[in-house]
Amino acid sequence: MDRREPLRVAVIGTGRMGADHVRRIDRAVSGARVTAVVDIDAGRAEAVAAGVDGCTAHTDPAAAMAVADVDAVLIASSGTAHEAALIAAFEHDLPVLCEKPLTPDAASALRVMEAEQALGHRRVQVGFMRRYDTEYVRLKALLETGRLGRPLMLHNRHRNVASAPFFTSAMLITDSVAHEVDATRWLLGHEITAVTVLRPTPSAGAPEGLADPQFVVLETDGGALSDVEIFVNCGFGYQVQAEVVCEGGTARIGDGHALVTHTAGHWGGTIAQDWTERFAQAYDDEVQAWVDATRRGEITGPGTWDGYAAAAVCEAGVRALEQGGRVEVDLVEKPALYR
Ligand code: ISE
Repeated sequence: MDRREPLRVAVIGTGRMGADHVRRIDRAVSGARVTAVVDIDAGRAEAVAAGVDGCTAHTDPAAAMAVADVDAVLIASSGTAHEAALIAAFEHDLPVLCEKPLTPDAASALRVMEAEQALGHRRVQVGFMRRYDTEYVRLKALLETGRLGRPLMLHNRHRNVASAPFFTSAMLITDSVAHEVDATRWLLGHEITAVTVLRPTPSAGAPEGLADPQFVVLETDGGALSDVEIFVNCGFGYQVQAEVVCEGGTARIGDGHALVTHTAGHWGGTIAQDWTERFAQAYDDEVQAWVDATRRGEITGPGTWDGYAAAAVCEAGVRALEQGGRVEVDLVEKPALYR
């Protein structure tokens, strides 16, 4: 598909991320328009569709994909609904940008990977948006020059102001640390082989029963260690920081020093309050890259293999959280389509 016309996109799920992506495609991204939105809540779908010229509202993803004016699909529904939507997109051979997680567990991610292989070509970009964040992109480029030497350790901090009411202790891994799982694999170019999860006494600021914060240690097949402090009720801001320690030096991102003020005996800056603010540029660039690649007839960025690998590592992480100790990651051999 090498097309001059704007890409006609169906957005599945019009919750927080889906509605933000509809706005993004409508106002920030070039070369695409939203022609259909889908939500199990018909009223919500209709309200979002009403704000976009020529957009129809649906409650069934397969019905939206069957209409003639859809060329591509953006899936932003809850993770448990992704598998069915992905399979429906494959049935129509439509390119997909699927928000993370690809699916909630390794078995369902494997089924999606098998269905894509049966198509014979890649169709999916997974929404690991940090790969499009300017600071992460710079860090990756620096590591690729080899100037710092071999990476030994990656230290990550991931803090949210407050968790959603439905958040469980396992979701700190599957919903939040999933980003560091992908960032570790991408920055270092290694697969993750084992996970250990340690937990301090929970913060008094965390809801009753939630194991928050957690300290996660990822081991890689390249002999590196990546640790993640995940703290989803830190109360003060949305912070994502990473420091790579290499044989010849270190590199660090995420300190938020873009604007520093000095006034009245204090110096400092502001801290973002959520991911749509901290990663706004990354989301814009991610969706633009997807639209551009799709119009050229290409699939770029993190794919189904990356979504599967993240799901397998998170599954091991949840086991490590629940049973304690070190849990090895069980990955199938990488299929030829993804090599
Ligand atoms: C959320 O789903 C995200 O993807 C955010 O980036 C992350 O910071 C948050 O912890 C998750 O719940």
